[in-house]
Amino acid sequence: VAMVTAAFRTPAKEVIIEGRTYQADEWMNTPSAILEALPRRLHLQPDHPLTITRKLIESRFPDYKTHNDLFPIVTTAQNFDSLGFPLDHIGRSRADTYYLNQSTVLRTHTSAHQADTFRKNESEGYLISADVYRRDAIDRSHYPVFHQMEGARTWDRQQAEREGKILAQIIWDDVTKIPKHDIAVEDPNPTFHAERNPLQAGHSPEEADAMAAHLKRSLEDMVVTIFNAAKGASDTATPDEPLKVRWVEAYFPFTSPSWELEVFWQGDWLEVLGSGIVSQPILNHASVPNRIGWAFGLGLERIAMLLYSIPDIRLFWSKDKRFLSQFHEHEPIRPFVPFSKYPACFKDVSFWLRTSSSSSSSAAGGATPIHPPAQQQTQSSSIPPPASSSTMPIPPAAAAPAAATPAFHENDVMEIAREVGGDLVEDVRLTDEFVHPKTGRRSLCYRVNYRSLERTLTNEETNEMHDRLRGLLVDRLGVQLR
Ligand code: FA5
Ligand code: MG
Repeated sequence: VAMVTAAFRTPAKEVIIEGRTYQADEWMNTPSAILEALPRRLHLQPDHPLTITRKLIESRFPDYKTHNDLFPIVTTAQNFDSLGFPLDHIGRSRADTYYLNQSTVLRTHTSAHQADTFRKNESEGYLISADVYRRDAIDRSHYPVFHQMEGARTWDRQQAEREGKILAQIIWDDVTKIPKHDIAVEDPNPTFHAERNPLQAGHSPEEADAMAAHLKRSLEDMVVTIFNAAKGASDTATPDEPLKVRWVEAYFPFTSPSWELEVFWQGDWLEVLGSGIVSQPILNHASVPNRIGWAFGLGLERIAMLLYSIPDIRLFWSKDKRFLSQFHEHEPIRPFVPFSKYPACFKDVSFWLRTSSSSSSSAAGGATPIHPPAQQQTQSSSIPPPASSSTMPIPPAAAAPAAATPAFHENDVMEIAREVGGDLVEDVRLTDEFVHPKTGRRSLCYRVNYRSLERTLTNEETNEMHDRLRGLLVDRLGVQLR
C-alpha cells in the first residue's frame, strides 16, 4: 500500500489505489497514512458502530435507494464544480483538501456524488454513506477521515401536471406520512429570507415551504429515533435530559435556502448536519430539470458518538477488541464503557515563523471558515455546464506554486503531528502567539497531547515522537525553534 513516501517534497509519479493508477503532480499532498485508511470502509464493517448507526438511519428512509460503496477518489469537477463552488472557495485549497493531482482529490464530502446520482434518476429519494477526507484540526471530535451520509428527495413537476395536481399539495401529502414526534424544536426563522437565505428563482414560496417541512420533519424523526435507541438501553451513561433540537440558517454553495440541525448535548449545541433546497442548476445539468427537492449531509461519527456516548473520534479506528466487542447489530444499544483512561502527556513546541512569509495573519488562528458569508454568493450563476474534468482551470486561490515561500498554515502542523504520532496524538492546540515588538517576527507555541487509547506510553517514545515533530517543523515549514 505505502506507495507514497515523502509526499510533500518529492511526489511519487504514480499512485496506485485499489488497482487504479493516478499520475501525481505538484498538487499531490496526500500522505501515505491517509491512503492507508482508504480501504478500511468502516461504515461497511459488520458490527461496527458506524455501520449500526448507518443502518438505523437507513431504516427511517425505507423507500430511499442506498449507495454505500462509491469510490472515494473523485475529480475536482465532482467535488466542487458540479456543486457551484466558486474557483476561489477556501475548501479547494491544498491546506484543506487532499489532492492526488490538480484535478483529482479524495472527496471532502458525500455531496461530490449528488450530480451523478441525480443524473441516474433511479428513485425519488437516495442515501449515500461514505468515507470523506479533510485536512483539519486535531481534537476529540475531528479526524482527517470521517464518514458522512448524504440524503436527497425530489419530486417531479411534470408528473404533478399530468395528474392535474398542485406540486406543493403533493409534497404536503408526503409530509403527513412522516411519523409524528413530540420533542422540543426551536425554529425561529422563516423558511426563506430575501437577503440571508433566499428562495430560488422558479420555486414558489408554497413549494419551498412544503419541501422545508418534509426535510425538517424527516430529519427530526431521524434524530428522535437515534435518541430513543440510545435511551432505551441506557440506565447510567446518558442523562435523562429531554431531547432538544434547533434549526439555524446556513449557507452552502449548492442549496438555497439552507439550514443546519443542532442537538443540545452535554450542555452545548452540537451541529449534526447541513441541509437545504437543492440548487436547481444542479438538477438541470443532471438532465432532470423537471425535478425539485431537498438534500442533507450528516456526520455519521457525530451521530454515533451521541448514540453510544463514545468520547473520542479516534476510537472508531481502533482494532482493539475492548472497543469492537461492545457493538452488536442485533442487540439493543448499550452505551460504550470506556476502558481505563491512560495518562496524557503534554509537550510544547515554540517556534519563530519565517520572516519572508509574512503570511496571512488568519492562518495561525485556527478556525478556517469553511463557508463564505451567505451574502457574497448567488446560487445559480456559478455552476458551469457539465464539462470534462480535465479542462478545468486552475483555481486561482490555491494555485500558488510551492517554489515561492508558502504561507504558514496551521493544518500543516496538524499533518506533521499526525505523521509522527498517528492515533497517539489526542489533540494539538495553539497555546501562545507572540509578535516581537522590534523585528515584527511572529512566534507560536503549540501544545501536543500524546495519549494512547489502548496503553500507557513510555517517556522514551513520547520524547522520540516529539523530537521528530520538532525536526519536521523545521524541515517542512522552515520555522526556527525557540
Ligand atoms: C457538508 O459537508 C455538506 N456537504 C452538507 C450538505 C449536504 C449540505 C447536502 C447541504 C446539502 P459540513 O462541512 O458542514 O457540510 O459537514 C456536514 C457534517 O459533517 C457536519 O454537520 C458534521 O456533522 C460532520 N463533520 C464535518 N467536519 C467533520 C470532521 N472533521 N469530523 C467529523 N465530522 C465532521
Ligand atoms: Mg458545517
